[in-house]
Amino acid sequence: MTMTLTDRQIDHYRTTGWLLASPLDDQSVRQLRAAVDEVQQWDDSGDWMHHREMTDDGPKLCRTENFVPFHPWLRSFLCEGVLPQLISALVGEPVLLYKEKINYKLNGGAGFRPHQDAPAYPFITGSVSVMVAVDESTADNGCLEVVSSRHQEVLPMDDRGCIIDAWVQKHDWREVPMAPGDILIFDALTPHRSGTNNSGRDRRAIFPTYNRITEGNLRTAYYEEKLRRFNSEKHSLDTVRISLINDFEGRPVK
Ligand SMILES: O=C(O)CCC(=O)C(=O)O
Repeated sequence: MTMTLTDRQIDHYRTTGWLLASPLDDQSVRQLRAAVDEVQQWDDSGDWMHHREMTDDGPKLCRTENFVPFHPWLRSFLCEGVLPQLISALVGEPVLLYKEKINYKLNGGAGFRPHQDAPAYPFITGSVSVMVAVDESTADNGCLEVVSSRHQEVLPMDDRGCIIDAWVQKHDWREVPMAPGDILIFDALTPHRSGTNNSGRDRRAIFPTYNRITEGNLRTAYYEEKLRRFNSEKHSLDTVRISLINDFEGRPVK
Protein backbone atom coordinates (compact mmCIF):
# COMPACT_ATOMS: atom_id res chain seq x y z
CA MET A 1 0.00 0.00 0.00
CA THR A 2 1.30 3.46 -0.83
CA MET A 3 0.05 6.95 -0.15
CA THR A 4 1.50 10.27 -1.10
CA LEU A 5 0.95 13.45 0.84
CA THR A 6 -0.30 16.59 -0.85
CA ASP A 7 1.53 19.90 -0.42
CA ARG A 8 -1.44 21.03 1.63
CA GLN A 9 -1.04 18.10 4.07
CA ILE A 10 2.71 18.70 4.41
CA ASP A 11 2.03 22.37 5.01
CA HIS A 12 -0.62 21.52 7.64
CA TYR A 13 1.86 19.29 9.48
CA ARG A 14 4.63 21.89 9.44
CA THR A 15 2.30 24.68 10.58
CA THR A 16 0.30 22.88 13.26
CA GLY A 17 2.66 20.06 14.34
CA TRP A 18 0.13 17.33 13.51
CA LEU A 19 -1.65 15.66 10.61
CA LEU A 20 -4.66 13.32 10.52
CA ALA A 21 -4.80 10.84 7.62
CA SER A 22 -6.58 7.60 6.61
CA PRO A 23 -4.02 5.62 4.59
CA LEU A 24 -5.20 2.07 5.41
CA ASP A 25 -7.64 0.00 3.34
CA ASP A 26 -10.30 -2.19 4.99
CA GLN A 27 -8.19 -5.34 4.83
CA SER A 28 -5.24 -3.63 6.56
CA VAL A 29 -7.54 -2.32 9.28
CA ARG A 30 -8.83 -5.88 9.87
CA GLN A 31 -5.24 -7.20 10.02
CA LEU A 32 -4.24 -4.39 12.38
CA ARG A 33 -7.07 -5.18 14.77
CA ALA A 34 -6.32 -8.93 14.65
CA ALA A 35 -2.62 -8.26 15.35
CA VAL A 36 -3.40 -6.12 18.40
CA ASP A 37 -5.90 -8.73 19.65
CA GLU A 38 -3.03 -11.26 19.51
CA VAL A 39 -0.51 -9.11 21.40
CA GLN A 40 -3.16 -8.34 24.02
CA GLN A 41 -3.49 -12.11 24.66
CA TRP A 42 0.25 -12.70 25.13
CA ASP A 43 1.29 -13.81 28.61
CA ASP A 44 4.23 -12.33 30.55
CA SER A 45 6.80 -14.96 29.58
CA GLY A 46 8.51 -13.08 26.72
CA ASP A 47 10.82 -10.08 26.36
CA TRP A 48 7.98 -7.75 25.42
CA MET A 49 6.83 -5.46 28.24
CA HIS A 50 3.22 -5.58 29.41
CA HIS A 51 2.14 -2.92 31.94
CA ARG A 52 -1.07 -3.05 33.96
CA GLU A 53 -3.16 -0.48 35.81
CA MET A 54 -5.84 -0.80 38.48
CA THR A 55 -9.37 0.13 37.34
CA ASP A 56 -12.71 0.02 39.16
CA ASP A 57 -13.18 -3.41 37.50
CA GLY A 58 -9.80 -4.72 38.69
CA PRO A 59 -6.34 -4.85 37.05
CA LYS A 60 -6.23 -4.31 33.28
CA LEU A 61 -3.52 -4.16 30.65
CA CYS A 62 -2.65 -0.52 29.92
CA ARG A 63 0.42 -0.79 27.66
CA THR A 64 2.61 -3.26 25.74
CA GLU A 65 6.05 -2.15 24.51
CA ASN A 66 8.88 -3.75 22.58
CA PHE A 67 6.62 -6.08 20.57
CA VAL A 68 7.97 -5.73 17.01
CA PRO A 69 10.70 -8.38 17.46
CA PHE A 70 7.95 -10.90 18.27
CA HIS A 71 5.16 -10.07 15.79
CA PRO A 72 6.11 -10.22 12.07
CA TRP A 73 2.97 -8.48 10.78
CA LEU A 74 3.33 -5.55 13.17
CA ARG A 75 7.08 -5.38 12.47
CA SER A 76 6.49 -5.07 8.76
CA PHE A 77 3.56 -2.63 9.26
CA LEU A 78 5.57 -0.28 11.50
CA CYS A 79 9.05 -0.65 9.97
CA GLU A 80 8.43 -1.05 6.23
CA GLY A 81 4.89 0.03 5.45
CA VAL A 82 3.10 3.24 4.65
CA LEU A 83 3.89 4.80 8.05
CA PRO A 84 7.68 5.28 7.68
CA GLN A 85 7.02 6.32 4.08
CA LEU A 86 4.70 9.15 5.18
CA ILE A 87 6.97 10.31 8.01
CA SER A 88 9.94 10.38 5.61
CA ALA A 89 7.95 12.62 3.28
CA LEU A 90 7.24 14.96 6.20
CA VAL A 91 10.78 15.19 7.59
CA GLY A 92 12.58 15.06 4.25
CA GLU A 93 14.76 11.97 4.87
CA PRO A 94 14.31 8.24 5.61
CA VAL A 95 13.32 7.39 9.17
CA LEU A 96 13.80 4.43 11.53
CA LEU A 97 11.54 3.07 14.25
CA TYR A 98 12.77 4.46 17.60
CA LYS A 99 10.20 2.75 19.84
CA GLU A 100 6.68 1.32 19.76
CA LYS A 101 3.85 0.88 22.22
CA ILE A 102 0.23 -0.13 22.32
CA ASN A 103 -1.83 1.96 24.72
CA TYR A 104 -4.97 -0.08 25.45
CA LYS A 105 -7.04 2.40 27.47
CA LEU A 106 -9.56 -0.38 28.10
CA ASN A 107 -12.88 0.62 29.64
CA GLY A 108 -12.04 2.36 32.94
CA GLY A 109 -8.45 3.04 31.84
CA ALA A 110 -6.71 6.27 32.83
CA GLY A 111 -5.66 9.24 30.71
CA PHE A 112 -2.41 11.13 30.19
CA ARG A 113 -1.48 14.57 31.59
CA PRO A 114 -0.59 17.36 29.17
CA HIS A 115 2.93 16.74 27.92
CA GLN A 116 5.34 16.75 25.01
CA ASP A 117 7.04 13.49 24.07
CA ALA A 118 10.52 14.95 23.46
CA PRO A 119 11.58 15.08 27.16
CA ALA A 120 10.89 11.32 27.43
CA TYR A 121 13.05 10.38 24.43
CA PRO A 122 16.83 10.22 25.04
CA PHE A 123 19.47 10.26 22.26
CA ILE A 124 17.41 12.15 19.67
CA THR A 125 16.93 15.83 18.95
CA GLY A 126 13.71 15.51 17.02
CA SER A 127 11.25 12.72 16.40
CA VAL A 128 7.79 12.07 15.07
CA SER A 129 5.11 9.99 16.76
CA VAL A 130 2.03 8.39 15.26
CA MET A 131 -1.22 7.34 16.87
CA VAL A 132 -2.76 4.50 14.87
CA ALA A 133 -6.36 4.05 16.02
CA VAL A 134 -7.26 0.38 16.51
CA ASP A 135 -10.71 1.07 17.98
CA GLU A 136 -12.81 4.15 17.43
CA SER A 137 -11.34 6.98 19.50
CA THR A 138 -13.79 9.64 20.67
CA ALA A 139 -14.11 12.35 23.31
CA ASP A 140 -15.90 9.96 25.69
CA ASN A 141 -13.33 7.14 25.50
CA GLY A 142 -10.25 9.34 25.79
CA CYS A 143 -9.16 10.46 22.31
CA LEU A 144 -6.02 12.51 21.94
CA GLU A 145 -6.21 16.31 22.36
CA VAL A 146 -3.54 18.57 20.87
CA VAL A 147 -2.51 22.22 20.89
CA SER A 148 -1.75 23.42 17.36
CA SER A 149 1.35 25.34 16.28
CA ARG A 150 3.23 25.09 19.59
CA HIS A 151 5.88 22.58 18.50
CA GLN A 152 8.91 24.86 18.30
CA GLU A 153 10.39 24.36 21.80
CA VAL A 154 10.24 22.40 25.04
CA LEU A 155 7.59 24.03 27.24
CA PRO A 156 7.93 24.68 31.00
CA MET A 157 7.50 21.42 32.92
CA ASP A 158 6.41 20.45 36.43
CA ASP A 159 8.14 17.85 38.60
CA ARG A 160 6.38 15.03 36.68
CA GLY A 161 7.85 16.16 33.35
CA CYS A 162 4.40 17.41 32.25
CA ILE A 163 3.47 20.89 30.99
CA ILE A 164 2.83 23.36 33.83
CA ASP A 165 -0.79 24.11 34.60
CA ALA A 166 -0.51 27.86 33.94
CA TRP A 167 0.39 27.10 30.29
CA VAL A 168 -2.23 24.35 29.95
CA GLN A 169 -5.06 26.67 31.08
CA LYS A 170 -4.09 29.41 28.63
CA HIS A 171 -4.12 27.34 25.44
CA ASP A 172 -6.80 25.82 23.22
CA TRP A 173 -6.92 22.03 23.34
CA ARG A 174 -8.49 20.37 20.33
CA GLU A 175 -9.97 16.88 20.48
CA VAL A 176 -8.98 14.60 17.58
CA PRO A 177 -11.63 11.86 17.13
CA MET A 178 -10.42 8.96 14.97
CA ALA A 179 -11.94 5.92 13.24
CA PRO A 180 -10.16 2.53 13.34
CA GLY A 181 -7.19 2.70 10.94
CA ASP A 182 -6.89 6.51 11.04
CA ILE A 183 -3.44 7.82 11.86
CA LEU A 184 -2.48 11.01 13.67
CA ILE A 185 1.12 12.02 12.97
CA PHE A 186 2.54 14.49 15.50
CA ASP A 187 5.85 16.14 16.26
CA ALA A 188 7.62 15.13 19.51
CA LEU A 189 7.14 18.74 20.65
CA THR A 190 3.39 18.91 19.95
CA PRO A 191 1.57 19.35 23.29
CA HIS A 192 -0.99 16.58 23.84
CA ARG A 193 -3.09 14.92 26.52
CA SER A 194 -6.04 12.54 26.83
CA GLY A 195 -8.81 11.75 29.30
CA THR A 196 -9.99 8.67 31.17
CA ASN A 197 -12.09 6.09 29.35
CA ASN A 198 -15.44 5.82 31.11
CA SER A 199 -17.41 5.05 27.96
CA GLY A 200 -17.96 1.30 28.30
CA ARG A 201 -15.91 0.82 25.06
CA ASP A 202 -12.19 0.05 24.79
CA ARG A 203 -9.92 2.57 23.04
CA ARG A 204 -6.82 0.77 21.82
CA ALA A 205 -4.14 2.51 19.74
CA ILE A 206 -0.57 1.84 18.59
CA PHE A 207 1.98 4.64 19.05
CA PRO A 208 5.18 4.12 16.99
CA THR A 209 7.86 6.84 17.17
CA TYR A 210 10.39 7.45 14.38
CA ASN A 211 13.74 9.25 14.23
CA ARG A 212 15.69 10.55 11.25
CA ILE A 213 18.09 7.98 9.77
CA THR A 214 20.98 10.44 10.20
CA GLU A 215 20.58 10.11 13.99
CA GLY A 216 21.15 6.35 13.77
CA ASN A 217 19.36 3.13 14.71
CA LEU A 218 18.54 3.85 18.36
CA ARG A 219 15.74 1.43 19.20
CA THR A 220 17.88 -1.03 21.20
CA ALA A 221 19.66 1.83 23.01
CA TYR A 222 16.29 3.38 23.90
CA TYR A 223 14.92 0.22 25.53
CA GLU A 224 18.21 -0.46 27.36
CA GLU A 225 18.24 3.10 28.72
CA LYS A 226 14.59 2.88 29.73
CA LEU A 227 15.14 -0.35 31.66
CA ARG A 228 18.29 1.07 33.25
CA ARG A 229 16.42 4.14 34.52
CA PHE A 230 13.39 2.12 35.66
CA ASN A 231 15.69 -0.16 37.66
CA SER A 232 17.92 2.56 39.13
CA GLU A 233 15.51 5.46 39.85
CA LYS A 234 13.04 5.36 42.69
CA HIS A 235 9.42 5.97 41.68
CA SER A 236 7.71 7.75 44.54
CA LEU A 237 4.36 8.65 42.93
CA ASP A 238 1.22 6.58 43.38
CA THR A 239 1.02 5.97 39.63
CA VAL A 240 2.02 3.24 37.18
CA ARG A 241 5.43 3.97 35.76
CA ILE A 242 5.28 3.37 32.02
CA SER A 243 7.29 6.31 30.66
CA LEU A 244 10.50 8.21 31.38
CA ILE A 245 8.23 11.12 32.32
CA ASN A 246 5.24 10.67 34.61
CA ASP A 247 2.43 11.59 32.26
CA PHE A 248 0.27 8.49 32.85
CA GLU A 249 -2.47 8.88 35.46
CA GLY A 250 -3.20 5.17 35.95
CA ARG A 251 -3.34 3.62 39.43
CA PRO A 252 -0.78 0.91 40.28
CA VAL A 253 -1.80 -2.72 40.79
CA LYS A 254 -0.65 -3.44 44.35
O1 LIG B 1 -3.00 6.89 24.78
C1 LIG B 1 -3.24 8.07 25.01
O2 LIG B 1 -4.39 8.47 25.22
C2 LIG B 1 -2.16 9.12 25.07
C3 LIG B 1 -0.81 8.55 24.89
C4 LIG B 1 0.33 9.45 25.16
O3 LIG B 1 0.25 10.64 25.11
C5 LIG B 1 1.60 8.82 25.49
O4 LIG B 1 1.66 7.58 25.61
O5 LIG B 1 2.59 9.56 25.67
